[in-house]
Amino acid sequence: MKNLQDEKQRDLSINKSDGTNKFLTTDQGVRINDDNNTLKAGERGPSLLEDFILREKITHFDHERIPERIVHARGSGAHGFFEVTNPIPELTKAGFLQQAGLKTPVFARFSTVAGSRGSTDLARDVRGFSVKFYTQEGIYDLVGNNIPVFFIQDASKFPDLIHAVKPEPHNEIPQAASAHDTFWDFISLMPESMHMIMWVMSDRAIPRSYRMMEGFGVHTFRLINEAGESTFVKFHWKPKLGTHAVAWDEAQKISGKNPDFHREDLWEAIEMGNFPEWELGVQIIPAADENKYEFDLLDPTKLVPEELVPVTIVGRMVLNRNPDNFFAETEQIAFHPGHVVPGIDFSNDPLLQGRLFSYTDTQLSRLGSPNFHEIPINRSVAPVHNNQREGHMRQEINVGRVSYHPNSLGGGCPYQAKIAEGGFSSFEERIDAHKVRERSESFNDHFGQAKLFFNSQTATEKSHIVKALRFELGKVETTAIRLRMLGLLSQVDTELAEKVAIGLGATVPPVLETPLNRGVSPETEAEGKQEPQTVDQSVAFSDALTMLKNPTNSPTIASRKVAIICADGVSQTSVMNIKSALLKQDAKGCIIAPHLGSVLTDNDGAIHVDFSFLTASSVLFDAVYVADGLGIKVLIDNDDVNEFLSDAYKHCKVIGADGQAITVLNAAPFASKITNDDPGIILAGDAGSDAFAQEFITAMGKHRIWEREKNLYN
Ligand code: HDD
Repeated sequence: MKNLQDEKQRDLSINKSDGTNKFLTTDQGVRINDDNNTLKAGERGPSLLEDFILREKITHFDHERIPERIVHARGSGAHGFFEVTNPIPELTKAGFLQQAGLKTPVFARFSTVAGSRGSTDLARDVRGFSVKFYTQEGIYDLVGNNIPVFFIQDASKFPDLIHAVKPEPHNEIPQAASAHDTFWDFISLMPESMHMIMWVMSDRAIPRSYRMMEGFGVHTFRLINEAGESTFVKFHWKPKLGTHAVAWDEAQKISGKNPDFHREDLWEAIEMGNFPEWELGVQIIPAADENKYEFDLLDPTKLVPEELVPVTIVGRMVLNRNPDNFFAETEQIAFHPGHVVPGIDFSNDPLLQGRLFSYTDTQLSRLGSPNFHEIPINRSVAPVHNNQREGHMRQEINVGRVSYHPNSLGGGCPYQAKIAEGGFSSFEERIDAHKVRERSESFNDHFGQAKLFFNSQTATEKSHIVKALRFELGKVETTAIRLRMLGLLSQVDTELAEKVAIGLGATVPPVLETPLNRGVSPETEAEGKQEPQTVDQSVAFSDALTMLKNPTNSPTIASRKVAIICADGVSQTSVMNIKSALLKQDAKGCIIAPHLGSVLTDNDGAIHVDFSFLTASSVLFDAVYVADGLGIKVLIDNDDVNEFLSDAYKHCKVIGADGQAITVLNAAPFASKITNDDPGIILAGDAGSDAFAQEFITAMGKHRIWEREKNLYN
């Protein structure tokens, strides 16, 4: 296998177009002399139908939009590569996993699920995590999420789930939010969703950055080796920057201040050379262990605890290039869990099986033609030859008279590949079964892993889950739905349910209400076959499930942004000192002052201002530093500064001040609440010291000082 790292860029370059130093032309290549005036009968007369330049321009404009994705409409993507670090040829024959150092081009797209294309990045929602590998054996898509389980067990419930979470159909409210009656009505009748609900109500659903999320293939897939043997596999992406979240109040404020927060963060990080990176890990489950666990490997509402099956790292993905054109690349990219290469195969997970139908079907309506594979971003770098022909917008000019197989007129070409020549063959699983519309009883545990997840969380994380549920259910207007949810929550953890109930001013119902129209058939209901159960888990706690104790989190501050608050007369030494200390850690200090332009320094110099208080907000930064200097007096008890600092304090961020700047902090509304042992308040009497900068950076490495907030589990 040869390194294909740049192959996709070469392939895309065929389609790139750059108007620099070129004439303006029509789509037919005719040079345009006047692009500002329609052809008219006289200067003040009516426009003429004959104006082909106007007609072409307006017609193209009228058709510029394509339907947005029915789910995951809001997203951002980037190019990069996947590099094998630990090949697994004994497990899979997939070429792109065979050789250490082998690089394969990729395009990754991250997304929210429920919101429209123009909605906020910071919705409480699952994030999509899709990667297209342009391998030498064809396209492989790993279309996952930042949460390792899903709401439902069977694909037939997907349209119901999405109808429930999308804005309500009568008034199209609310946008990009699950906090409304229809979503919780559905969930309250679908106990199988409780594990996923724990994840979605946790801070996983409000990531600090796409670059700080884990990714999961969710389903159990199969790896197939040269001998045709199969092992089960779960895919994991582990971010190099650790897994981090923002506070919920912060998320809501970011949505107003900068709804493109994640999009911009990804874009800027790549432009600045802080290339986002993840490790790809696999959990390998031998075929013989298929029925070994208390959960079913085919049930997408279950994960395999890392304590039972550790994650083995096989490679890394680096995103190092922003798209040239959002529409052409990020919008038109078409993922499909059914795009697999030899060596990777499906399991019988009924959610995955349904997905295998849905994705091609949706591209037909979204991209408009079965030729969507010819769109440059979707085009395989492995040669494509077959007898598929014609259709809307066909690009390829197939030569010759033969478009069928078998043929003799074309010498039998294109010819089938033997398995030894890389021909795809499905795993020969033996199936001997009745045709039934039923769910396996091994899928009945709806609460066991919800408990595992909840019990594994730290007190801070549990507190955030309670607050999230109070918020979400607090927005629900129908009391019966709130009560049903409290009943379900009590099956996960009674204390959790009680704490949520306090916020709702309600009482937890004594038993789980299982209403008649729960998501099962009438016969199943009558036979009591699919009763939600709690199965004890062999693993009681798992640190991999928390964000705060996650063993893979490193204390790096690389690519983080710090607000440096200044005013005229600021100490140049202080500002330069912290800026250069941050830069050494690959972090960035941004100057924020009462006005744009520049601030004068104490030694008659000037520092460029990046943002004024009007164009910046605390929620867009990871930490705040107030710089020493003569100008401090305009910052003391200044409403803008107070709001800035109060938000930073409330959102548990590191706040630093040295020299005279400490007086700004002392005048802030929260000053009386600051405790001596707060590890996130960094003060130094001497301005501009290296020791101060180091202490500030070390504190930032904790990401947030969560112990500052009121914790419902202390
Ligand atoms: Fe899906 C898009 C992930 C279940 C049907 N899905 C989509 C995307 C992601 C996922 C990340 C966005 C791809 C992109 O960036 O273009 N979906 C998942 C995961 C699931 C899942 C991890 C469960 C484990 N999805 C699922 C089911 C169905 C679909 C059960 C239908 C039966 N998903 C779709 C879709 C989308 C889609 C309608 C919309 C746009 C697209 O496919 O290309 O076909």
